[in-house]
Amino acid sequence: MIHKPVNRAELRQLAKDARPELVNLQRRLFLKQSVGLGALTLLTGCSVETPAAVEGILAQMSHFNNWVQGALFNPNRLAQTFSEADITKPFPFNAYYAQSQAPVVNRVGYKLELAGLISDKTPWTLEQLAALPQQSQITRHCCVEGWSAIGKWGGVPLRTFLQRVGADMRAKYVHFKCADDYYCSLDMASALHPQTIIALTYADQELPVQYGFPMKIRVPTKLGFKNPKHIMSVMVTNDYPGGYWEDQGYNWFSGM
Ligand SMILES: Nc1nc2c(c(=O)[nH]1)N[C@H]1C(S)=C(S)[C@@H](COP(=O)(O)O)O[C@H]1N2
Ligand SMILES: [Mo]
Repeated sequence: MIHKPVNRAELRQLAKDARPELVNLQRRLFLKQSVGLGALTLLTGCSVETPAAVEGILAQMSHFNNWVQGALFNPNRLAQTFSEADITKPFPFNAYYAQSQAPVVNRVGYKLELAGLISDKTPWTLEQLAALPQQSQITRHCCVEGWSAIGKWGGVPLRTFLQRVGADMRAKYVHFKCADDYYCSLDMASALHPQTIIALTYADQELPVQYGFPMKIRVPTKLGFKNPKHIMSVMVTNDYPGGYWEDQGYNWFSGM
């Protein structure tokens, strides 16, 4: 049983011990959407017989994992960056559907909606976003399904945007709703990370439909599924908003 950790070194050790198993378990969960009772018994050292007990243990582990990761997250640590020559071509597409099903958002009349703890909730056009200071990055995207790829994204630092619209930066979460059924939320520290951007371009071109037109949130310090595409709204909130995969048992923090 885990008792209250007393210091950072101990926290670090706990995280080291817990992470590989959690990551493996989550990987299996993600792929199969189910987990054998045997595996959980091995992992927890106690016998679990009912689906409710399995869910309880998973929820507890995930809660613990969020807490440890949040405590260890260094808001100043930068994700590794790469050169143009390292870019993966073609960059893979991924979603919970086939590429031909990717939602086509009409640029005419598009406005990014704002909600929650934001003082100016006036919706934003793509032209207005393009007029804010832009930043680009060549970083690695890691999908929990077991692949990674290096790509180049450009756009507005989410921090700049949140400041600009008067978001409450002390709130806990930033939540995104997408043009498909996807939704996703970030802890405020990750939302304000210097490499977290509202990506409007891929490879210096307007973001193509398959990579998330009109915009995706690029978060190189988090796994791929924490990078929502086709953003329609941004909400700042203190109420835990969850996420598409997170609500199916996947770890919410998923930092890397
Ligand atoms: N709206 C939306 N965003 C999404 C997803 C999705 O299905 N819908 N899939 C996520 C996952 S699991 C991955 S790996 C990346 C894939 O992004 P890519 O198509 O640019 O490689 O998008 C993430 N964001
Ligand atoms: Mo993914």
